[in-house]
Amino acid sequence: MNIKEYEAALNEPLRHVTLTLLLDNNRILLAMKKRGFGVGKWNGVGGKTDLGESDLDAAIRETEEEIGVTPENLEKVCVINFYHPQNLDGKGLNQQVHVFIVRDWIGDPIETEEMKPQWFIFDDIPYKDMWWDDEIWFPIILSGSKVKASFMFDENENIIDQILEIVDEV
Ligand code: 8OG
Repeated sequence: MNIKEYEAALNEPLRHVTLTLLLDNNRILLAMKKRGFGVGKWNGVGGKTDLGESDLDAAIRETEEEIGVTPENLEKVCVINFYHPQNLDGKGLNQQVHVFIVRDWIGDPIETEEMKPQWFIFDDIPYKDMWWDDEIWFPIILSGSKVKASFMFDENENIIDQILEIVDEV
């Protein structure tokens, strides 16, 4: 099954999840996920948008909870649909990730029970210890473009289909 066929068969809206990336000149803050979905991978910070909450508010809340800083002037740069149909008992593994970049924040990043943050220069992003799709879209957004994309994974988290477009607004 490819993405188009799978989307046509879906009958529920995707769960919204946020991902926030702090940037400081040519450095990006990633955090090691210590538990849950994506454990052992470097990633931005984020999590599920609550019922009735905006994605923007969820991104701010999750960043405060996971690394102890309050982001300001968030810019949405990416919306990505992630499909994990092989794992379908259905729930939980299809999600729409709303990605924000941030250059202003209050506080210093701290390690929490969920995340261990670390700065990386753009040329040294540890893609081999990240989600496979990140190597595809991170360079595009770090060069200043915005992206709409969909990725479909097999049961081993390999990408089996993808659609990506560069857009003016997400
Ligand atoms: O609440 P939870 O920790 O399960 O949220 C999952 C986080 O992982 C959320 O910030 C969104 C993010 N995420 C995915 N899939 C991918 C992906 O393929 N690449 C990246 N960089 N982040 C992802 O759910």
